Amino acid sequence: MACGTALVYDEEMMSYKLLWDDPECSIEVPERLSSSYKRLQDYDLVKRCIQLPVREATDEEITLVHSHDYLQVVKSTQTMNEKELKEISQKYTAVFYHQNSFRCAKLSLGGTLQLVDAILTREVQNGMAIVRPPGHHSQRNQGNGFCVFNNVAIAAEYAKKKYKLERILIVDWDVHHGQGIQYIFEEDPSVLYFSWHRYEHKTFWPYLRESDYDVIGRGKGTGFNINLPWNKVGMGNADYIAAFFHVLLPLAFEFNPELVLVSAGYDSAIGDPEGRMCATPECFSHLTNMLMNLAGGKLCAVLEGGYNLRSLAESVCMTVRTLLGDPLPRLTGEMTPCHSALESIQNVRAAHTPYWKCLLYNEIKSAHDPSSEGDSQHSSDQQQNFDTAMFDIFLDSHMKKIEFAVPPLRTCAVLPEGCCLALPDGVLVEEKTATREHIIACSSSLPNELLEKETMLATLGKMLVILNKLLEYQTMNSIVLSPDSSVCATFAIKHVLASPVKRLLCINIGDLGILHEFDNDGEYVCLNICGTYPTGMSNRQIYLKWTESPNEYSSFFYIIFCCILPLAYNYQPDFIIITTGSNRTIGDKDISLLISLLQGLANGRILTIIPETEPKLGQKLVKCLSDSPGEKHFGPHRAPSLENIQNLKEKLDIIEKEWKMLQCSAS
Ligand code: X5A
Ligand code: ZN
Repeated sequence: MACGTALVYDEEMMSYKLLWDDPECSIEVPERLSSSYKRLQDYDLVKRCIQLPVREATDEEITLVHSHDYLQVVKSTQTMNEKELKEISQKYTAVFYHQNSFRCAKLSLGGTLQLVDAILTREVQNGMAIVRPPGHHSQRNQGNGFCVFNNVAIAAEYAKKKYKLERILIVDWDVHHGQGIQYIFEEDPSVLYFSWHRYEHKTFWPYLRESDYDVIGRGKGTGFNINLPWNKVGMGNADYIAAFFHVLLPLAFEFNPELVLVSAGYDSAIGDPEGRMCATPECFSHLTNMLMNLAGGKLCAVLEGGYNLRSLAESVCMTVRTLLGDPLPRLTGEMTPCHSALESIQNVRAAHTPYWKCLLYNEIKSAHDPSSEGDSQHSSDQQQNFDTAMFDIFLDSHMKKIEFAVPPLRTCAVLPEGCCLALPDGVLVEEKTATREHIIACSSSLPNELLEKETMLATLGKMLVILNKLLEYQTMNSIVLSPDSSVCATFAIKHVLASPVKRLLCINIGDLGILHEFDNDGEYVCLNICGTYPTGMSNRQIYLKWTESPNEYSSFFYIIFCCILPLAYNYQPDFIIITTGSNRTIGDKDISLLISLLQGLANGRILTIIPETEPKLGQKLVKCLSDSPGEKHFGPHRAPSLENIQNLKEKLDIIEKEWKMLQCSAS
């Protein structure tokens, strides 16, 4: 079973630099690598990773994507003098060569391929390559935008050829359009390429018409190129997360990749002089976490851009920490995507509607005329002087506020007498129990006769111990197998609401009789997913009807991304309770996927309550909660039924006004 996170780094890739004066290229400095690595060491992340040595890529590997002529040109730079290097650099756009460029580019690519090998031979689960030169701008016949060889594109070709992969997802979260990758896979349906990029209606580098949302691939590759252009600077956490929920993730889950490659550029993070965006480092934890639920968790992140050394380093650390399975820091800031972001999201969804089943029901509303658009709520002004020092001060205080606490325990379980689940590492079966008096004192909301059953009392007693562990963050998450999950849930909700927890999110799956009568007067948000539901509904007591036919591929990912996660990210809970009852209409795998994604919220603080008659479900969920390697196989999926969509749309219309993350269009 694959486990562990690999790290590829070698300081030799710092041995080239810009030799002459060129303001456009001066930001791509060797210190980008050392400062990232140093920060990884500061956070003790290096020693938790499996170090992989770099190697030189071979000519054969380089020419998987590049022409022999271009390879010869790069080879020839090894022996050039400064004048010749400058001349050859000027033949291309925004790129510079040094005597060591060829060697470093071979190590950068070779390191990337080492990581791909380690992941696809199951030596490790995932990993990151901290390499330079970057790759995503380079093309068959030319270097471009600081890039010499296209590391990620070659990695995809390599994986296709060596491991016979048929579906690879490339996620390019660098702030620039990886046009090099787009050109290489334009006609290739086996590689789904997603890139968001600063575009500003074609006034930002590389100023290409083909970076716009309506360029979607050609021939057999039509629909497999996804461009999300940002037409304003200042895009932040809410915009990035919304782009994932409403564009990338539904398509990626439908695509069902066997490997995820990330063109991990951090010039899309706050403080970057190129990107001028506002996403904070934690945002990359969340992006990473969501992608880890694809391809059985086989994720390979490869450094591209990132020019604010501080922001770059913190964001790299967030990515690696998440790959290692640590709880995610909470996202800060208003969770409202801006108008311009919603316009872009709407446009790219409309452009892809004919090619993706999950967009089939996308009601295409006419895009706003960009010239008539109102003021963006983002205040960043690109004309102003860009003061990197100011962002250093921001990041200093921002990073201090982030809690990196890892609880001593990952998962606590309450199991019925004689129940034997195969428990993965990191799971503790709770044996302690609260006193009868204590339980009764905490259960004023429950009818007395419920407490008369000895097994119920035993379960509540242990659950009370676990609840307190969760509240004190002694354990990250927990699972309770209960004789009556609705009684347990009611008890738990009361207990959590009496604690300092401010925002509780409850998700109920199936019928939970007593809970429906338990009135929620807006103290918490409660989402019910069932086959039938009562008529009353508010912004905080939400009923969604969703049914899956058993023994078939599921379409539950659809409602997860268009509704459940946007709502949950909008709310930013600090505690989550998930309860399953009888007559549930969604399967074990779907609940696993949901729990897996929700672990990105509330610092992973989740209490799961299921009926004790479902040990098989318990087995699956306990693995998922304890982050057992190799548990994240959720595909393939299928298109949602018209009936499900219609039911959902009706509900979404009601709550969209309150929950802004649900929006996927600007109208
Ligand atoms: C890898 C990367 C950016 C080139 C910008 C040129 N390249 N203006 O971020
Ligand atoms: Zn970039």
